[in-house]
Amino acid sequence: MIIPASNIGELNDLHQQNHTIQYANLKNDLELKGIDPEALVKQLIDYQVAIPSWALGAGGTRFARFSIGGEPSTLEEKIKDVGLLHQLTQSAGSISLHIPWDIPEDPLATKELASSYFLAFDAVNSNTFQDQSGQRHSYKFGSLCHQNPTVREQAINHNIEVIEIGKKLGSQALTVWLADGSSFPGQHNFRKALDRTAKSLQSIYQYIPEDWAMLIEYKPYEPYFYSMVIPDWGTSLLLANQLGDQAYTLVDLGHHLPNTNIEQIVATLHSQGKLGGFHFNDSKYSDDDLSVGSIKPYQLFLIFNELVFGIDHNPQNNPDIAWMIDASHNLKDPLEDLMQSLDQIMIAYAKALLVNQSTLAEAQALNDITFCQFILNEAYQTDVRPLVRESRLRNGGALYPVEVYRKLGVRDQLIKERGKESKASGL
Ligand SMILES: [Mn+2]
Repeated sequence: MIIPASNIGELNDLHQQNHTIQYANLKNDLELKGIDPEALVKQLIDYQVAIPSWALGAGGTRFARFSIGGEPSTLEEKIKDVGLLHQLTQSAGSISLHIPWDIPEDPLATKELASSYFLAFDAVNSNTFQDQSGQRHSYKFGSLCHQNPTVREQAINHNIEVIEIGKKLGSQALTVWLADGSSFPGQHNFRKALDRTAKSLQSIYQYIPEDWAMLIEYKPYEPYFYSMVIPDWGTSLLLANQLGDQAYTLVDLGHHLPNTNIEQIVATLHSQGKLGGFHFNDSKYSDDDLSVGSIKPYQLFLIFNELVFGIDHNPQNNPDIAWMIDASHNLKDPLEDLMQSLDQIMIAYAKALLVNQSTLAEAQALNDITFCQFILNEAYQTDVRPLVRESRLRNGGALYPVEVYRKLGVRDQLIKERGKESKASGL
């Protein structure tokens, strides 16, 4: 659905006076520090995050789903939901499809529908971690790493099909997340499993179009609990380096053991020109898929700080990163959850843009640790929300997206349209 611009305008008007004062105050503060607020607003407007097609329904836990009602049950409805998110936040300009959960029947029509909501197609995601009905060979014991070449071939062919679908939609990246692993010592020969995986990835890589990237995601455990074939960024980078220039590592915030220094991983990969994709979520323990910024907002800021520095200092020509939210759980309205997540991403990014990198470099050179920390604190503790709101407002978005969504009764309308029992495909 599309909300009439006048409705958003009227609800923005309720806050306009306060917003004007708050923005003017922040603008003044920033200018006194020699920061150009207009340049920041522009950077925020340009920053877009992809929404995955599987995040629009209530799902996410391994145990139960509690439908929120009005969930999108077709790809078209999912595109409409992302269109709505983008309209309100002006920061969700693309959609990332998961195949085979969302196969477009008529790719051209799907592409046109997405464009009508000002959406592009981001990376396409393959799925060899579950069996689909009618599938010939099971992935129970692995896919690209499987000991049986016939199973590997099936998984390779699936990835090639995903590339073909992505080509028709205008995607420019394939994300491979491999669930392959073992749950018991002795189940896998580590070396052979990795070697078979590398060869399978090579077979897929040959089909990657010239202007595409292949993104290799890693995860330390789950669904298998003793070993994963690609458990960490080192293994992913090793595979990406073996594959070639178009292969990159993808960092998912939830795919680390507790307390891992993710900002350092991001810095290292980016410095090598090998950071291709980034999945946002948050976690208390590991792959909890909680709303971005809900648990560790300071970590998110530190990650953005490394990214902002890396994008400004990029000798290895790390390409533009594919940003995506990869979170889904079963308590909140998924659309509200995504709006909150997008807001937190923009806030963390805006704060990182405030870090005075040259003063920080000087303080680092002097080993003035107190001042180094002060510089980060100054940025992190600045209330940048007026900047983020201003960036939404400039493009016709909502000052307060969740409020608009609630006041206009969007979920009720979706329930009326789609029913209480409608269910989105996915986990
Ligand atoms: Mn992910």
